[in-house]
Amino acid sequence: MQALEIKQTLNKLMQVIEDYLLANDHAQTAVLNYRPAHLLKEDLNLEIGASGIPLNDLFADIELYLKNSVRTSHPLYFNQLNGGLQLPSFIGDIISALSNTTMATYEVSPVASLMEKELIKKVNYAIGWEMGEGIMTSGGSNSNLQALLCARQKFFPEFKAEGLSNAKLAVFVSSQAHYSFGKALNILGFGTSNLFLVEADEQGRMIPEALKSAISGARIKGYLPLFIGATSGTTVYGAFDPLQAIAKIAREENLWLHVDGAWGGIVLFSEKYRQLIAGVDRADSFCWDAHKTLGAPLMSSFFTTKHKGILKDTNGLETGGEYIFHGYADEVLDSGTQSLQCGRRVDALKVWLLWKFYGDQGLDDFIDSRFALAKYATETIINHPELELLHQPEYLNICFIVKNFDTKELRKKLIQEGKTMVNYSHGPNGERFFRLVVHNSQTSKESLDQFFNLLTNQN
Ligand code: ABU
Repeated sequence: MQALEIKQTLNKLMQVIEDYLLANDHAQTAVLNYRPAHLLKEDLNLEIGASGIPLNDLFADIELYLKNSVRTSHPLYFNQLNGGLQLPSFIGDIISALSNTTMATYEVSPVASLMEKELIKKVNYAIGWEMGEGIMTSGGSNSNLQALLCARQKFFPEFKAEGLSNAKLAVFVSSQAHYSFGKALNILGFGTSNLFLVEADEQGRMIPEALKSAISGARIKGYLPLFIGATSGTTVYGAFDPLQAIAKIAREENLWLHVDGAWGGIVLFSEKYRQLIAGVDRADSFCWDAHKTLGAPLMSSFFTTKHKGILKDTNGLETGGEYIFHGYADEVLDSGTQSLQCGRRVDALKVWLLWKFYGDQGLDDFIDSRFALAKYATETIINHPELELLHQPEYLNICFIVKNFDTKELRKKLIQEGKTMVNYSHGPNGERFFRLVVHNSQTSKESLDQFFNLLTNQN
């Protein structure tokens, strides 16, 4: 490609990006332009022909892509635990694509390897694991899988070479834990039925006494209890499991304790809200997704552990990687031997840039600002005659209903209108409710007012 063509194309691209992001400020910009798949297919011209087309012509497809995608950076987007726009990390993601390297070895990703180590150190220091280690992963699910593998390695190192034998390894998480634990048990060959779902209280927190009896019950039935997965910030209720009590049980029973803080782990960096995660230092491993509450682009996921060396013991292989890992650098910087992946994209840059931009105090202030929004949303619901709060939020999840409306039907209508997007879940008896999450960095009190107006002006 000639220099002039590169220049013209990039100018055009910058214009597309600018128009897209600035449109979020226009009151009339929709969050989504919902089209059923059969109609969308007709609009998109998906077929790839035998002959190519000029790059310039692909901009029409890019415009169509953006027009028909959900605007997760919109202030009224609340559907998933990722969303919002953090410009420093958006830039970081573009620069990662520009240099397009892999994290496998220090020699191909020198700066990113050092940045990743710095970020891991910051997370571990915040926990109190000065001697710990960690790795960025492809998401919270992958971090939970990694935690299970580390636990297996610590207690049953022989399984790495020999396989599981007939061991019935038991894993304990609360009934509100993320479904990735079930997936991980499937992948690892532990068997999904070896996942014990421990009862949670009405706020969605694991009940320690129920955990204790689930472990003894499993032992009686011939299981080998291995792992407790506590959650700091459950996806639906935003509940924080009581880590001190759970850590005590983990120690008594000699089990690995992992804290899934993918969603709520950010409170680690908040002076005011850190107490929600008190006891995390007594765990063996921890994970946190900066693409969730902090709003960095997907994926920005951290797995950390206090057991130095365990990642290489768990993921490293004796042979096969010699052609990549030449040992030029300090071995610990060749993180490919510590990861489940071979090729691994640079996720560190976008998080490092964002954290550098904020500083520790700015990050703390950002967390405070999201809790303030959660309080505002909660009060609005309590004071609104047509809304009903289901329970007092512990975090940024606000579960509520719109009286006299079927939640599922109302959500469908909202999606068709395209002005906002919010998810719903259901309680133990199938009763549906909205799950509003207020982490989106673009959301303000005014956006929340608009959101509640949209929900309550439906007649
Ligand atoms: N681990 C992704 C969770 C997505 C969500 O609850 O919206």
